[in-house]
Amino acid sequence: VEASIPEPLREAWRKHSATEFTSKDEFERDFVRHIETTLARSLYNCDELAAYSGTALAFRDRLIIEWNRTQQRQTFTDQKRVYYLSLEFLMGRALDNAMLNVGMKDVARDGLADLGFRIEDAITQEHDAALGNGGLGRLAACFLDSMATLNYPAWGYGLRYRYGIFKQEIVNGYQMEVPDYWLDNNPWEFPRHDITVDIQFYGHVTKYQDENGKVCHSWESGETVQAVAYDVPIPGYRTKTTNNLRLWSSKASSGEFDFQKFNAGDYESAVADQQTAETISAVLYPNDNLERGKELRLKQQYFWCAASLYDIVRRFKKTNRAWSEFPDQVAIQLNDTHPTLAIVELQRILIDVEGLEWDEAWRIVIGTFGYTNHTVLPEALEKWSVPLMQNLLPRHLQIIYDINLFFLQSVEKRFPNDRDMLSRVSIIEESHPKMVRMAHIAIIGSHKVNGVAELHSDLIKTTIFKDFVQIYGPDRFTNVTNGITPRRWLHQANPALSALIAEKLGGYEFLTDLTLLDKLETFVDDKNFRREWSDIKAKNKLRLARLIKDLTGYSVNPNSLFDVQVKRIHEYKRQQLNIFGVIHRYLSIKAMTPEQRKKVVPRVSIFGGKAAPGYWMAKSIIYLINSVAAVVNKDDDIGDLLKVIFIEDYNVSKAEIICPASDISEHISTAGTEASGTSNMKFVLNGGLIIGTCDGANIEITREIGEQNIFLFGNLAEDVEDLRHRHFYGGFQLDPQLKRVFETIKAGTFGDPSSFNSLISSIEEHGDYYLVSDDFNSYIATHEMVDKEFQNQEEWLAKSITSVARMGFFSMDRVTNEYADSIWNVEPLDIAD
Ligand code: GPK
Repeated sequence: VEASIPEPLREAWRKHSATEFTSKDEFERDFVRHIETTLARSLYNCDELAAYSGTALAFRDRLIIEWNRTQQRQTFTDQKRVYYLSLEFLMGRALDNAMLNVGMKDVARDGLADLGFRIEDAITQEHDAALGNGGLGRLAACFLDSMATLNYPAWGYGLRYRYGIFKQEIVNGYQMEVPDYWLDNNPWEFPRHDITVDIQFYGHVTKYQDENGKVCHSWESGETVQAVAYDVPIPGYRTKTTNNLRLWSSKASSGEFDFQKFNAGDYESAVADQQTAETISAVLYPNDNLERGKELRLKQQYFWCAASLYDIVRRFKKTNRAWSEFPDQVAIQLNDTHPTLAIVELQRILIDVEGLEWDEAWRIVIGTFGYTNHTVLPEALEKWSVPLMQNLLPRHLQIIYDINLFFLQSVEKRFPNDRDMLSRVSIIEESHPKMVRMAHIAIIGSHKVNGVAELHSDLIKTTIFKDFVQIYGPDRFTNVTNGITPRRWLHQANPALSALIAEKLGGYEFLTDLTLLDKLETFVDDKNFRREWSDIKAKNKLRLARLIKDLTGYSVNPNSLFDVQVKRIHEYKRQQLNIFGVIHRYLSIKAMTPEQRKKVVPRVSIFGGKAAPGYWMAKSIIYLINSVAAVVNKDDDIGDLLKVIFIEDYNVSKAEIICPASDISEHISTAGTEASGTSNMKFVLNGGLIIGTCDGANIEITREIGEQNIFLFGNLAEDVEDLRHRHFYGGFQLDPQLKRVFETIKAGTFGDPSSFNSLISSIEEHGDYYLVSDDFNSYIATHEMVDKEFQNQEEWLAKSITSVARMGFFSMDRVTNEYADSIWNVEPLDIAD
């Protein structure tokens, strides 16, 4: 391709080719040019928002230049690429990340100062890109950062929601949801109006014979919606690689049909069609660990899978390779079962459009896909009703039935006469209506299935996917323990700690090789180092105290022990256990003599997180937290000994302030329910200790940092089933201290007790599924240990430093390399070479 362009033409292009700013002066030039021309503003009306935009646009220019180079290099090199399909990308803010990644933050700081702005004020103008719910979406964002940093040729594919996760407002203690319209002033996306795909829905399938007499299928006369690509550049940290996140937006197909309607004066119906089409990418479903089977969600899934696959296949076809080489060029990772239709769609393209034989096509499909499972909670496993699928995607349902037929035939051969096994593993659940089990398609159509922490990966093999291990053998199943990007979660969120570490280790190499942190252990006993370490924590706590004051009006004493639980509100994550523990603490302090009170470690219990709008139990947990806060925080008898804070609208940018500021954080899910957790890693990496159950990645964190450095409590996963059984058949014994807490709530101490009826009865009367009562005693006792150990600050600091030093394993770079080696079989491509 390159050679076909005549030299003079190339020369002209080269001469005028865009270049990156490399100095403060050039940054200022680009900034002012964008303010004056792109934004049509001037010195006289450049406010902080405009300063943010100008800075972002200057950096965007840089990213785009590198993005262009990266894409060209990746295309010419023509090696295998990874495609990460995720319905959620919880990106947070991009500007600070871009500045740190390209290494020009200081230049921008000085340049902005020359022009009359503080860089922090510009950075905080940016609206979070919150196209995700929680851990799963943030994991996808950490993946993008690592894949670019490690120079993997990788694309993310997602949906460009007009509304991301709702904004949470707390009104009279209740959660209210406000739409999050985030696209105004978003400089980070590039609309690609020339990159569009028509996506079909509904219609019917006709069978016909081709000229050779082969039976073929064609899917006809459905409704079509157009997918338009929006590209977001993803810079790697200190690398020339800038990868691409392609988000699809839906709009009405510019077909003749609409035009005719319009011409005939039927404006209303023409507009209605347009709105129906735009609805597909309008809003992110706000559920975490829960599926609700709504048709629009299925439409979103197919729309996004079909557009992405069309794009991937189109790119592959340009290489003129044989189809059999597709898995050598393309790895597609499914972030949970949400993109499972991509498996069916690829099979459809290969057999219906490209004319391959079934078996050859299916080999290609399996070679291409990997599936990551993120939960064992039954309510989160996706199932779609057969009638719904029949109506929306008639050809796909046929293909699903064929996949199932061939699969069940092969199972039947290996396990003759085991009808129960067949019905258990069938893609179709024989219920009314029948349901399509998406996880089964994902397993059958992938060469690797992975869980996200050791316990979780073991659990999927021994519980929900046990039969499939029998069928395929253990090799299809693997574990890749989650991680986090140290660029955002240490360097960006906690610049002071990052700088101190760099000073001790002689540079910032640890940001790209986190195992280097182990050298910190040699400084554990260094008194000066400990002081600096604790000063940084103190400053970070002050920063959080300011945020708390701004958001809630409450003043908290920054010398208190900051106890943090921030994550989606869910019964299995057990914020109720935490708030019951807080009430217990309140009652204990109230009962103390003044002498006893002197020994109490002052504590701030900090909560944050969103409840799915339809999840009543989660909403009443939020209401209880706020009700307890209202009583405790204004109880002068208690003063600073206890404060309860609910931080509204927890999101990525708030997490960046919260994670560096904890003394202790809570990761207290019922054992066996939290697949991994990733905020546990963020808190420890920032020098906070954690209290947690033996669940998810807590177990591996313990293995890495040592059990003397973590506060573990509660029942083990292996005992949970038995305990649940006993709750129903052996009589249920409420923990006496929890009983006292319930009595206090019922007495109206925190307002009308009827608001908390269902919360209490789920434990007292309905079997305490999440084992709150079983773990209560151990939880309380462990918190007493926390208090005790916190009083020995020197020991505490030693634990904090040692833990950070041993966190290298949890870098997302390790995770990405493991996927690359054991699932994708892709190599990095260094653009700088
Ligand atoms: C798992 F199934 C789901 C889901 O719907 N949303 C979600 O955020 C989380 N997750 C798990 O709950 C976490 O334990 C895990 O760390 C995270 O996915 C990333 O793997």
